[in-house]
Amino acid sequence: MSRLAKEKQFVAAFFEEAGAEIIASFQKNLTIETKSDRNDLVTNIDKQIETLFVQRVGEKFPTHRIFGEEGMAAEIDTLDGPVWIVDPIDGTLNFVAQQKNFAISVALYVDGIGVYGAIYEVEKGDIYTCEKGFGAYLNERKLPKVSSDAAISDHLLIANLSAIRINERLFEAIKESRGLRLYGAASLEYMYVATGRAGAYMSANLAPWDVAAGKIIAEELGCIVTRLDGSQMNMLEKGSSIVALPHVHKELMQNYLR
Ligand code: 2AM
Ligand code: CA
Repeated sequence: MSRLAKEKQFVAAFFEEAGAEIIASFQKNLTIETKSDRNDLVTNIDKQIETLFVQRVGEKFPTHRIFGEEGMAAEIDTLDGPVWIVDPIDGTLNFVAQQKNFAISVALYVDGIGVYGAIYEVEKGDIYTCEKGFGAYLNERKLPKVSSDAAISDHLLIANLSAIRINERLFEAIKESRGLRLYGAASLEYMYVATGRAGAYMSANLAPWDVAAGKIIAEELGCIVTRLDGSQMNMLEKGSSIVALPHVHKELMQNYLR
């Protein structure tokens, strides 16, 4: 039996409220600031959505902690107890430049284990959800587990340039594959792999909030999620990331990444 009815209802209500604010923002001027580099952006909407999340969690789950990209919640250094990991807008550059290919990503970890993940692709109205152990859904539809045992040569790969730069052999893997794709929002790139539309997604430097929900959903559907060196990810540290179909993960590790 699902134990997280209240949490699921909470996330659904938050997505409805946050989605409406984001759609309304398309008609308004954005305030855009840069962070670590000129393509690492934050807008007033990112901050507004994270603030809304912090406020709503405070109302419903006052003892839960929150770890978010824009620092509207306290910094955390342990994952003890229930911790919400939120990216109010994943793919901020796409949000600004395209008004699509961005998402809200919300995950609940308890003592470091991901128990619930949800990703809302606002522009499409698509919501991916998963309570660990109870299947993953796209809107109302239960998603099938990934099943392909085809080699890299039969799959598209998604990789950002930083991943290719630090692993030059990835260039050979991409040439071997059916081609390279890149969307610019890690949570959605995780969903491309989890729904079998690509064999793997690789990035050199992601933060916990970029992958926290995607990892829960992708693993539930049978994907393998690790750092690029094959080690386990930890939701307190930034670092590289690969999500892949099991067969493709094995082939990339054996022939191209290690
Ligand atoms: P963000 O839009 O929430 O910042 C783009 O390749 C993907 O990498 C996005 O999911 C983006 O998340 C993430 N990312 C992580 N660190 C980044 C950085 N320093 N600059 C740009 N994108 C970053
Ligand atoms: Ca973000």
